Amino acid sequence: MPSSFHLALMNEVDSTNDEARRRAAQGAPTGTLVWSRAQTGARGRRGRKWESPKGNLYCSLLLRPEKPLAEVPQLSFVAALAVSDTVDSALPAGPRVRCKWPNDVLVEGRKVSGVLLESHAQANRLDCLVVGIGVNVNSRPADDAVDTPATSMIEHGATLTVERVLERLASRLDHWISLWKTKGFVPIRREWLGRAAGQGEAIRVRLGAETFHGVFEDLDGDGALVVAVAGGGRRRVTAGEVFLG
Ligand code: BT5
Repeated sequence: MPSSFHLALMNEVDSTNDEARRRAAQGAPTGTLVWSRAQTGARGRRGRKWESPKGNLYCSLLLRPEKPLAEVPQLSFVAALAVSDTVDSALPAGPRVRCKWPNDVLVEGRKVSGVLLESHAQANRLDCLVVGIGVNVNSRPADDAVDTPATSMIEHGATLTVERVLERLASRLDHWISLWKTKGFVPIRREWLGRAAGQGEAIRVRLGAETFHGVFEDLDGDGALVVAVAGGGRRRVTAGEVFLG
């Protein structure tokens, strides 16, 4: 583990994000990394379920960065870079690892990992952040159980244990978080765009009940997706679902 991280290993927990939050409330330091072998109530965004059987990686990093609340969403791109480095370095040359807005990592178009970023603020001041990461190392849900087709590292020839995946992930998180703290979002945005899935291509965006089509043009300086809307105009998307192809 990088020296700035403090590992807390559990056999089973409801959600490592919830556990990190509970530990934060009891004064756990920044850098606390909660890792559980399995989760019984893991969440994706908007309360969606994250399948968490034994054999995959589930962890949450507690941070207390000295950053304004508005910059918090940038951390999901920081985490996606660390995950994509980790997965990429474990695969034999060939399969393409890509980042999908806002928080997914894909191998050959299938989701291998998701990031759930939760911030806790008091009176508009950031109290703590929890960066939850799930990586399918040895298994993944069936296609009919998910919105986006899923995959696992082992399906693409990676033979790392979960422990080794965590070790690599922690070191890449340490790297990208340090860069973000010192240099801000500029280098993160550049790297993320270099690995982005679907830039310049047709996408569908779902915002609650509304759906629109367009072309994924750019990621702006705040982490919003810039979409050239079919039929004219441009929209900045700060929350929602993106479907490629
Ligand atoms: C995410 O949400 O992708 C964020 C997932 C974060 C999970 C981690 S695990 C450690 C920490 N503790 C938690 O409680 N959470 C975090 P979202 O973009 O909303 O995607 C959720 C959707 O992905 C679900 O609705 C399913 O369709 C699909 N899904 C569920 N489990 C999956 C899995 N293991 N692999 C791939 N897709 C999955």
